[in-house]
Amino acid sequence: MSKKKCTGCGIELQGENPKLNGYLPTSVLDGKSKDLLCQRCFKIKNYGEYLPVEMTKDDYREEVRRSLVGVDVALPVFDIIDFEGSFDDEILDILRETDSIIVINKLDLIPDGKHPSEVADWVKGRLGEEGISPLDVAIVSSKNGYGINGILKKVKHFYPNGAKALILGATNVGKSSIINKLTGTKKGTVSKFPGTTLKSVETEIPYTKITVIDTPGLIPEGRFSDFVCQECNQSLIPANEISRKTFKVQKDRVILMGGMVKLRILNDDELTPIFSLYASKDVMFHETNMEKAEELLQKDGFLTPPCEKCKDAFDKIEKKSKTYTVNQGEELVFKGLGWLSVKRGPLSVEVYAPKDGEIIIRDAFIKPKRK
Ligand SMILES: Nc1nc2c(ncn2[C@@H]2O[C@H](COP(=O)(O)OP(=O)(O)OP(=O)(O)O)[C@@H](O)[C@H]2O)c(=O)[nH]1
Ligand SMILES: [Mg+2]
Repeated sequence: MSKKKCTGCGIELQGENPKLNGYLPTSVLDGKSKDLLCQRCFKIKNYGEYLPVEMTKDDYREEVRRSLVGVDVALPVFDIIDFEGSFDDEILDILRETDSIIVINKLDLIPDGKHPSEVADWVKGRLGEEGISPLDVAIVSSKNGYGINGILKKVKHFYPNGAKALILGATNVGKSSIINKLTGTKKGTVSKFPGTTLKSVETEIPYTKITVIDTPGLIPEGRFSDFVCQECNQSLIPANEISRKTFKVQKDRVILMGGMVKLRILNDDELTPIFSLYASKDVMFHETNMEKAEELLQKDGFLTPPCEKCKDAFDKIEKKSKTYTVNQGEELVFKGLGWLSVKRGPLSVEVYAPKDGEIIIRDAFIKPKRK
């Protein structure tokens, strides 16, 4: 077996079996080029074509753990738009035992022009609740390059003699995109599909004494996006913008987040709550009454996601109803789907959703504007 590795996803290359991971024809594999891409990365990079791989959650976990050996600092990447959805127990455990500089990515997607320092304060508070106190927090967008040099500055500040830094995080948070920006190359394979990077890839950042290690993404539990098909899953990851809709609704009105979550307002007539819903723009928000809601949820492909293809499977998933009271200045988060921010409350709401989808209440990320 060859010892050469794919520069895109880190998998060990082989010239024997085109059906297995890491395949590359021997004519190329045995050539002189150092930057070799496996067939899968070649297809992702050149044709946007995705080839599923047979690696499990545990394989990815083991690879990340293995890569931690000899590392000076962890650079965990979180997606600001799906902050809770990018939490994974393994990541949180590593952060409790390793020095870290937190990287918050996809700043470009935040609505309402929030200042990066406000985002950093909110993140520190939220991580503090999890028992994590990082050395520092860097707020970035690998899409437009904002804050990328700040990551290097922070590493140099804490490690003036150089450092080995491990980039880790959930799938699709933008780890490889950040490394490509740091190294000024496009070597790491980036794609909209989760599970792109397969093994660790070590890269030196030119003109610094810093080495970064890219790792495969971990797959957190309890994400709503994992209850639908691959295509719907993609549509739940905000790419260019997120949508927001504000509701002022009375008792027994129902709001549907696609066909995935049903919210029924329980407040009595004394207070009409006001709240905004945030999610990827492909999630349809719909206000209706209780009867109509049932009818609409039966209709194939009307409220998406789920799409017509995965609706049957989604309908079979066990659901449950639970009541939440969310105060003004708090948010109800549906991991991997979106969030609800209360502007006038408290909001009393019955949530009907997949039983295993994680729902939490947090301090508002987007605060109501003061008048
Ligand atoms: N809007 C926006 N999209 C981003 C940003 N960074 C990455 N993306 C997109 O997020 C998706 C995932 O990016 P990757 O760099 O492959 O993510 P990863 O964390 O390496 O993913 P895995 O290797 O699968 O764990 C791609 O579609 C990127 O274009 C960002 O700052 N803003
Ligand atoms: Mg990657």
